Amino acid sequence: MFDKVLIANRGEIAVRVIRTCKELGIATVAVYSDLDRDAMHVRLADEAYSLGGQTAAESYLNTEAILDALGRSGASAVHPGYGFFSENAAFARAIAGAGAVFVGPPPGAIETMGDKISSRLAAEKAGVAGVPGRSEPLTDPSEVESFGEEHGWPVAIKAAFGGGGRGMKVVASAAEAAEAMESAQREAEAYFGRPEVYLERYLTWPRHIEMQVFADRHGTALWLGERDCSYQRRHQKLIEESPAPDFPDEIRREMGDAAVRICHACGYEGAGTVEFLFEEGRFYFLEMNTRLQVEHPVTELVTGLDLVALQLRIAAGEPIGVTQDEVLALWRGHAIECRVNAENPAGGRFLPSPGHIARFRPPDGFGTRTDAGYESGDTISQFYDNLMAKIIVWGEDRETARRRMLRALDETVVEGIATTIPAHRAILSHDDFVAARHSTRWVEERLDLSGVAAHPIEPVAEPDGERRVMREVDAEVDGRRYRVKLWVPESGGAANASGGPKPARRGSASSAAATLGGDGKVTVPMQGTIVKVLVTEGDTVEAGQTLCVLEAMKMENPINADRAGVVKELRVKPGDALGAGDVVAVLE
Ligand code: MV4
Repeated sequence: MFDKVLIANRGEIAVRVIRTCKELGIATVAVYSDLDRDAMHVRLADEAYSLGGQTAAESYLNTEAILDALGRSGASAVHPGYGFFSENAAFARAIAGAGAVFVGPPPGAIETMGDKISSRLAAEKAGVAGVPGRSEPLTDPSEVESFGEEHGWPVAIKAAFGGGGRGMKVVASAAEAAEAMESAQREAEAYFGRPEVYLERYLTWPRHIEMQVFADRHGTALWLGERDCSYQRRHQKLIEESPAPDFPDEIRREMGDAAVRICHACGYEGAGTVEFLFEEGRFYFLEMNTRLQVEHPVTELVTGLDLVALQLRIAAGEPIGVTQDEVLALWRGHAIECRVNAENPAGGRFLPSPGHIARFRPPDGFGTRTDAGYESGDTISQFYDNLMAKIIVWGEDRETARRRMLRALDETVVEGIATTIPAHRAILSHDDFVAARHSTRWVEERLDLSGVAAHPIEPVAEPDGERRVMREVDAEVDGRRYRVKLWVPESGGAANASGGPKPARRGSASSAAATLGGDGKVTVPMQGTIVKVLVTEGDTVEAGQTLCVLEAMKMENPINADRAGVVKELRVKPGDALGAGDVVAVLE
């Protein structure tokens, strides 16, 4: 086993990996950007090295700086976590070139699965059906037409080097084919630097079910059970659970066998996830993620296995050490995970809400686990993913786990930033969740978040000009305890009545979608890439209308007009890279 591991990541996943390393007696090396110099993962690691920089590109995506930290620390392995370099074959090769072990699959397997056409071919070779489609690049819109006529509409055009749903176009009829193909190619080029696209039949009400797999160097590959990840919006998952509800055991075994055959077909090693769409009792291969996933803890809770420990053992050349039958016998109960992101779900908008966490009290109790990357007093930066913590619960059955999660969410206290917790409450309390009547489109089409106001409520200006914030304090009336909401001056004073910390000022983050000054300029609140422009110069727009979409840290953020007007100037096009405060349009 390794004596020292460098964790090339930040936030909750870096913390997660550090914890297992400590339990295995492995020394841990953190790396950090300037903004993260006092981050939780840095505080927990045995050693830490600065990468410099603020943005991910300047820090966690700086191969030279990471190789330098690797050399100076003398670590013998690098765990990439998820995101960043976790599915980057060139990075995996660079680590090997520096004489260390990349904790992940061989670079060749990363490449096979990174190209969605070659991954479809690998699945076909393993006898696993993908969604009916064509495993070759699209060259002419007439191919879309003939495919649609043969297999039926709608048809999906997908980026070959994409994934996660970005750049996917749904085409309803032959008339839309040419334009959709062009725009899919343009977006694929803007997102992924490669314009190739391919075709699949579009499934209209599927569930997203993925299978956890592990393979070792000695020819053993196992499946560890599935996760239903259908509750998501804009391709960002909100809730995951295992086992998938209303999912026949026979299909589970078939899906597990299929996932294992795909591992063998591509020379896989380490942790992987094979994604499927499941509709009307049939499952179809979608893509394979060649990393540990955010939602891996639900599998840990139902199997009792530490997946990070398994990754490290496999990377060190050891055999998996359990058999498929043993894994099946380990399976017990039901687990649910809720992703607590710093986002305001009010009105279903999920606007980023970075900022200072005035207070964070995670839930506790039987069957309750919190994997957090932050503690009270830490700051969530606009430059990185805004996942603050994951709450994961286990129960002997789904209903027990569901009620336990609702209890855990009630117990969680977060002050200073808005979080997705109100959305989780709404989903878990919904009849459709209880009955497992869901699909990948359920959150966006059926969930009503119009009544949801995420705490803290935005500061409001009083007639005297003083901004006030909502503050909850505990009060006793005739010996009975009440939680009381007070609107107090933001500057302090009675804000501290409870003796607690002051709520943080949230500044411009409170209107994260866009800010509009007196000059009519609409700006973006964070750095990112424009992926879609929905208006042209001269258009009349309403207050709240989306002008364009900014992709930042895997999130698609609508940039909205916050008043009505005419688009006088449009300053962006798809593919433009913007910094915080850059102007996208001028309204008059
Ligand atoms: C699809 C699909 C329907 N039909 N492909 C989006 C994520 C990426 N992994 C593939 N995605 C989809 N591909 C066909 N042929 C629907 C989705 C999809 C989706 C899939 C998984 C999880 C959430 C999703 C949300 C919207 C669309």
